[in-house]
Parts: sequence; structure tokens; C-alpha cells
Amino acid sequence: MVRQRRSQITSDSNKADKGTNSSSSNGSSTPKIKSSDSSNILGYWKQFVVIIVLSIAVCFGYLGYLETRINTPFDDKKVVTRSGLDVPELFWGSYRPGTYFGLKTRDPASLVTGLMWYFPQKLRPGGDGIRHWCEQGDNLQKYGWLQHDGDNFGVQEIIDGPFKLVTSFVKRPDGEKGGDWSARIEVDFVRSNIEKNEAVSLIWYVALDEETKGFIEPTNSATKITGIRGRTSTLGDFTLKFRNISGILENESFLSTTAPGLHLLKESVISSLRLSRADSPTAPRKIILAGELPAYVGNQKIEPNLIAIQLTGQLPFVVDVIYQNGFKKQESLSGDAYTKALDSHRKGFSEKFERIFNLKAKGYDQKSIDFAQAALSNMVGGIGYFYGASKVQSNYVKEPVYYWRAPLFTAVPSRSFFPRGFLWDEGFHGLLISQWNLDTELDIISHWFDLINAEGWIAREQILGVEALAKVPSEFVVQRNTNANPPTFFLTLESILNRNEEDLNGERFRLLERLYPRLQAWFTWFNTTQKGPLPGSYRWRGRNGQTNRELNPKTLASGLDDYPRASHPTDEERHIDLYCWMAVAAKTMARLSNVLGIDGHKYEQTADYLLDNELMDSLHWSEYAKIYADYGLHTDAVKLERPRPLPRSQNQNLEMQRVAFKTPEYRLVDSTLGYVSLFPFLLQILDPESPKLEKILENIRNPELLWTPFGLRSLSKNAPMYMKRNTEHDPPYWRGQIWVNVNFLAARSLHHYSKIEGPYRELSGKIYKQLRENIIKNVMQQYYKTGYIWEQYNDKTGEGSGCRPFTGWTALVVVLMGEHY
Ligand SMILES: *[C@@H]1O[C@H](CO)[C@@H](O)[C@H](O)[C@H]1NC(C)=O
Ligand SMILES: *[C@@H]1O[C@H](CO)[C@@H](O)[C@H](O)[C@H]1NC(C)=O
Ligand SMILES: CC(=O)N[C@H]1CO[C@H](CO)[C@@H](O)[C@@H]1O
Repeated sequence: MVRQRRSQITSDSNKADKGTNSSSSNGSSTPKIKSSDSSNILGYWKQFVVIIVLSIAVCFGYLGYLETRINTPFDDKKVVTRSGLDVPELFWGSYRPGTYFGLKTRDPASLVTGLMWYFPQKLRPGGDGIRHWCEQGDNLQKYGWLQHDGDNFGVQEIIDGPFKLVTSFVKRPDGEKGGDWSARIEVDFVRSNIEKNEAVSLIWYVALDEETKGFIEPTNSATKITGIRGRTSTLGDFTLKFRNISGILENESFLSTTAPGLHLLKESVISSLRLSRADSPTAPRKIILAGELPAYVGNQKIEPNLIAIQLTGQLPFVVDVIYQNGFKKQESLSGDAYTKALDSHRKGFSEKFERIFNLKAKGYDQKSIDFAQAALSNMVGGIGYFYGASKVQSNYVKEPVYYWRAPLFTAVPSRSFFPRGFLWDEGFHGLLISQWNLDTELDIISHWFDLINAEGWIAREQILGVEALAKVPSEFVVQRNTNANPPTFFLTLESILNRNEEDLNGERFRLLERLYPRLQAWFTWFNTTQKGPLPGSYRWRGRNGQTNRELNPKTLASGLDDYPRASHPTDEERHIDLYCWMAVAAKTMARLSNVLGIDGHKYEQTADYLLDNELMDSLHWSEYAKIYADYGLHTDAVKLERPRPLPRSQNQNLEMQRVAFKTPEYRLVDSTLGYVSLFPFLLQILDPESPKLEKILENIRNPELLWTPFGLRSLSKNAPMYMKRNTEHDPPYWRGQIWVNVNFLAARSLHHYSKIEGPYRELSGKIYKQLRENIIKNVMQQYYKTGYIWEQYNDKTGEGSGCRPFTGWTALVVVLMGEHY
């Protein structure tokens, strides 16, 4: 749409140009001037018109240019060169992390397939009780991968009330078109002494995206539904069969219909549920799927895009789902063959896990190793493949516009709450994934950087495709190109260089070469658009300086949402965390330039400039409070108060508003100690000899300030905003809770400062040991207690809070356990 608008503007200005030309050629279209007798003036006037019109044209052209830059791709080779069937071994996968169990291919128009289940005795009206997408409201006691290698297989355990489902899959990627796979669903009671005669209904479905060319249909024998078959342009012919491996399956039924979209599969299934005819007056009636429910446009029948098969079984039972490509008579992977293949993959997984993280060698018991394997598996098993276009907004367009349609291969922070890509989370994820499988991580990075636009910007949150969109509240959909997010991918790259500098040859080297210009653009975007008021300073954009709703206006761009900054946002403020991110960015660019043999001296210069602690101290060190701090227009004297309603007003309950009791002044925000104050240490910008390091170490290990037995709290207990709500509707988020990504950085830095020469070496080592142990112990304890790894942890009790499961950066405990930083 924007492109169209741009070309309209261009053609309008062409017309304008022509108009001027013609008037200058005959000169008769301006009678008034003609009546004047000064031909000189006439000449000037004409020139003047030409200039004005030309400048208007240029101006419109330039505006058009600005308008379209936001959704114009960066102009260079794409980093991803092999995708789809070029990478057959990664074609199929559990790339729908938002579902309890679903598979799809790395293809923009993929066939999607997956599982729903319910308990016929417990199904509530409206279909409440059918499980499909990972929903916190389902209140499952537990679900997550126990083992998943990202390539070949996965095993997941789901505890739903008294029932236990184990879902697994094994791939056979050899052969054309991405090969075959089989999945297994085992259903049993958690404890075997529970009431018998309980049934569980499984619904396995296959669905086509709008864009998928092909068809699907149920396959029937004379009396039974045996499976599903179909054909798509990418897969060719395929079949899906079901086999009961143990237990008795009964009352199969099917659905063949047209769902309005991939985001409404469950709704389509629910509206097709029927009660079967009772065989005898006393026999209970069964819930079944309706069979064929064709959809019509006019009287034209639409091809079905959703086929679902329901299998109801008496517990315990085991079913295999066998997907095969083509019509070959190859022996299918099921029954004992499946068990054997799965066992062999599980063994290989445990061996690889030990090779990389050495947990057995470090003396961890089996329970700890099982936990660590689950954490890694949920990170790797949470990798998804998304395709679509973001909605984006710049200052040059009135309405949000669509980005170009593109794929994204990425891990996700949380399968239930955040089943999509987040920019700064992904850099943290990369610190673990790159240790497990470097090429997978490089592929993820490549996909992210193919999303960079002509300005050098990458959107913070990637909501691609209808399934992803369905999970996002509308106010968070639009991404603004003025706003950043911490460039954590530089941390990932730095860690990759630390570990693998020697192995970066061949295709990996060429990949980094293709990546480089995009990293340059990204760096420059940060270095220019997020520049601060003083030389060397930086400022997060996107804070709201107009609002009086928030106690402290949020800084979403920083990733630390409601972490308190200057109370009154202005353009004069500067942010210490962003300063440190920029130093890491410059340092890593310099290093990468060196590895690639490219002249990177301007990055070296910038890195040297920012790593100079004198500059940093002059911008951010508070001599008074002895901490690093943001600078801005600030007062601590703020409070949320409910305004008194106007006399005779209808609305007696007005929303609380912020009131400032003192006039804010320009100063360092040094009454607030917390994660942001630690950044020079967290990102290792601080010189090991600096006495400021000692001060930071003291603050860290003081239980009255940051230290807890479960990790470091995000805000000091004595900070004015400690555990304060930001509005009456927004509970504290980064205002005291313990976050594992920052604790990970802290432990990693303590390790760093304990390994290099300096006066605080020993002290760093001592704190390192305690902090590392505390974090690991608590995350693991909470996992075994609650069934989940959490988004954050309570600083008083250590209990998990926020959303769950959250096996994004919280899974970095695995790296802490392995200690390869
Ligand atoms: C599979 O189910 C059928 C009934 O539908 C039953 O007769 C058969 O014994 C079952 N097979 C296994 C291996 O449990
Ligand atoms: C970053 O910006 C500063 C000016 O704000 C400039 O001096 C420096 O050269 C830039 N660094 C790079 C690597 O472009
Ligand atoms: C477990 C179950 O639902 N079994 C029923 C399946 O359907 C047949 C015939 O309608 C019944 O006889 C079974 O009881």
C-alpha cells in the first residue's frame, strides 16, 4: 500500500514538472503577470515557480522515501541461503511451540498437524476442557519436553489431573520431501490405583493453511476410519495412519470440514461435536465428531482444510501416528521399531548432553541431570517456524503498515504466554542453543537478520502468521521503528567467537560474511537513532513523557519494562544499560571484523572510546550514592492517587493518577539501586582494578540490598519503587523479582573477574560460587515442586511467578551448571 502511495506521489510530481515546463514554453498561461511590463520579473517568477514546484516534488519524493523505508528490506544478499527442502533434515519438526503437541514443516505454506484431547466425562458445555494450545488457564500440573534434540526426536510428559500423557516423535528425514516421522501418544493414570473405566479422547488433526496448495481427506476401509491422506505442492502425496499399540480404542469418528483459519481449529472441532445415537436405552451416549461438514460459498462446495480423527480409549492405551511420504511400501516406524528408534535417540541425546555440559563428571546426581536435560530440551524443543508480516509504524506514516512477508526460525520465551520471537530474549537463548548446536543457532541468527529493514532496524516482537497473532493483545501488535531492544545478539556472537573461532570456516564463515553488512547496519541504527544528548551517551526511545497514569513511565525498549528510570522522561536523559550494550556491540563488531579480515578500526575506536571507564564514570557514576545510574529529570517524590471526582460527576471511581510532590530536577537517578546499576559489571565494561567493582560486589552480596538465597533481586529493597505497582492495573514486574537472564550475566561476570588479574579476584570467585549455587538450586527446586520453569522468582520465598512454563532465558541455568561461559 505504501509503495503504491509512493508511486502516486512520484507521478503527481512528474505532472507538476510537466506543467511548469509547458507554462514556461508558451508563457501565456499567466495573464496577470503578462500585464506587467517587466519581463525580468516574469523570468524570475517563472524560475521561482520552477524551484518551488521542484522542491515540493523533491519533498514529496523524500517523504515517500521515508514512508517506505520502514518496510523496505535491507538491500543486500540474504543471510539464509538454504531453506525449506534444501535442508531436508530440518524440514519437519515440532515447530509449533504454542501447541501442546504439533508438527509442521519449515515451509511458508506448511501442512500442520497436531493433537487435541479431552476427558469425555469432564467435557463442559462450549467445549471447555479440550486441550490444544498451551494455555495457562488449562492448569495442567506439568508439561514439557523431557528430551528433545532439535533434530531427530522429542519426548514430552504432560500431567493433566489424574492423567498422564507422554507424547513423543521420531523423524526419518532420509528420502525425498523431508522424509517420514512417527509420533506416539501414551495415556495412563499418574497413579495406577485410581478409578478405572476412565476414557480419554484423542483428536489428531491435519490442516491446510490458506496458502497451501493441495487437498486432504480421511481414508476409510469398509467399516473403519484408518487415517488421513492428501497431497500438497511441497510434500507430494502422503498418508497418516493410526495404530493402537496397546489398549483398546473404540468409537472412532472423524471430521472433514473447512476451518476459517489455522487460529480457529479448536473452535471448528468444538462446533462439530455430536452425541452418538445410543445403542440401547441404558447405554451412555458418546461424544463423537460430526463426519463430513462441508462448507459452501454460494452453492460452490469448498474443499475441506481440516481433517480430524477422534480415538477414544480406555486407560491405559498407546497409539502411534505414522506419517509417510509417497506411496512406498517401506516398513513403517511403529510398534517395537519405534520404541527401538526412540530409545537409541534418547541414549544418543544423553551422551551428547554429557559431552557438552559434563554434569555427571561435575558430580551432579541423576535428578539434577534430568532437570537440566528438560531445561535444554524445552529451549530447543521450543524452536518454532513462523511465517507472515508484522505490522509496523514509523513517524512518517499515519497508519501502521505491513512489513514484508518473511519466515522466522526462532526459539520462544514461553510456549503458553509468549509463543513467538522476541529480539532480546533470542540473544540470551543463543547462549545456550549455540552450545548445543552451533549451526541451529547460526540459522536462527540468519533468519532474524533477514528481517532487518533498509533503516537497519529489527522489530522487537515478531508476530508472524495467524496462530502467533491470535495470542497477542491488539495494543502490542504494532511495532515502532523508533524503538530499540537490547542488542543481545552481540553477546551470542561474542560467545560463539570465544568458543568456536577455529571452527568458523567453510559455510559458517561465508554465513558470517553475509551477516556482516547487516550487523553494520544494525550497529549504525543504534549508534545514530539511540544517541544521547552528550557525546558518548545513549538513550532508549519510546518512553512516554506525557502520561500521568504511570508511577514511572515504562521503558519497554530496554527490555526491563517497568524498571524505574528518571521520573519525567525527556530527551536529555541518558541510560547506563544502553551505554554498556553499545560498548559490547562495538567490541564484538571489532572482533568479528578481525575474524573476517575486514577493516574494523572504526569499531575499535568506538569500543576503546566507550570502554574507557573515565567517560562512563563521567556520564553515569554517582559519587554521592557510589553507584552507576541513569541521568534525567527526576524526583523520587511521586505517588499514585485517586483523583477526587468532580461534584455531581457520574464516574465516582476515576483511575489513579501520578502526583509529584516535588519539582523534578536534572540529576543522576541514584536513589535506585538494581539491575541497571550493575550493567558496567554485568557486561564486563568495568576495569578489573576499578574500586567501583568492589563497591558493586558489596552491593550485590548485601541481603538488605540485592542478595537473596535464590539469586539477585532486580531492585534493591531500599529503592523507592521496590515492589510498587506502576498503575493500579500493572503489578510490579522488574521491581524486585529475581530474573534469571540478569543473574546469569552476574554469575558469568563474577566468573570472569575471578579469572583475570585484579584486586577483587578472590572476592569475585567467592560470590560466584554462592550465587551460582543459589540460582541453580532454586530454579531446580521450583521445577520439581511445581512442574515448571518460571519467568521470574519471588525474592522472599523463591517461588516461581509470572508466566510458566518459561524455558526461554531461565533455561540458562544449564549453562551455569556446565560453567562454559
Ligand atoms: C487394537 O484395538 C482393537 C479393537 O479396536 C483390538 O481388537 C486389538 O486387540 C487392539 N490391538 C492392540 C495391540 O491392543
Ligand atoms: C558512533 O557514533 C559516534 C557519534 O555519536 C561516532 O563518533 C562513532 O564513530 C560511531 N561509531 C561507529 C562505529 O560508527
Ligand atoms: C469405550 C466406548 O465408548 N465403547 C463403546 C463404543 O461403541 C460401541 C458401539 O456403539 C459400544 O458398545 C461401546 O460401549
